[in-house]
Amino acid sequence: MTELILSLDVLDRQRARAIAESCAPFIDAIKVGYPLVLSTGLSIAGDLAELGLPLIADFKVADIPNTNRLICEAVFAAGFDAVIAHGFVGADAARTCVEVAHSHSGEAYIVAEMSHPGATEFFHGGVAERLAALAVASGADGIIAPATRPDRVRELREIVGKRKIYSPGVGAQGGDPDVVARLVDGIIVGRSIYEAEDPAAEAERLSRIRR
Ligand code: 3DU
Repeated sequence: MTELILSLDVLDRQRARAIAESCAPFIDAIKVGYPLVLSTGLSIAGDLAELGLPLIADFKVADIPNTNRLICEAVFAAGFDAVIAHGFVGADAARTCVEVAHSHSGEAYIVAEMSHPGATEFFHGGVAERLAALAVASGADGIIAPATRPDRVRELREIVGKRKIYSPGVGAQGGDPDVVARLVDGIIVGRSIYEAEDPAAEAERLSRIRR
């Protein structure tokens, strides 16, 4: 069944905890990025880990191998279960993230193509395909591909095969969950859930369209 991953991009610790707790019965993982970690500190991972759901660190790690290693070690030491990294920095840097993740029994995902309109400037023309291939060659657990462009997801699936595709861009960015959920292993949803009047009800609604 397609996973539902909550993107918890709120800035307040109490609000983050409350939303995560209310949505927990309907979601499969929580993705945390710079907005929440820069507002609350890495210790938010410990708070959220109490819910028993996998925690994904969306830090889009993109540095030299040694710095990537230091970042990823800190991510897993904080209690995260997976990390998202960029691949455009090259196979050596991406592979470092994968190696650190696997050494902690965690997972690493490589961004193949982003979901916003401007992503087409650099990711199209063969770059996303090369990043997907790099993810496979690096032993990554999967890629990030855009819910806003289902056709691109289909094309990238040809490259990554059975490796996982997690897909942001559902809802607020225009991606249709009914369409994308059939193509990917997990849909990543932020604002549609955490800005809803009743986040848990919205998470439950989205959890029903998974297949
Ligand atoms: O648009 P939403 O509010 O559902 O949030 C989407 C989340 O996924 C957000 O954290 C954003 O930084 C992340 N993301 C993308 O939206 C697109 C990508 O290509 C990669 C990550």
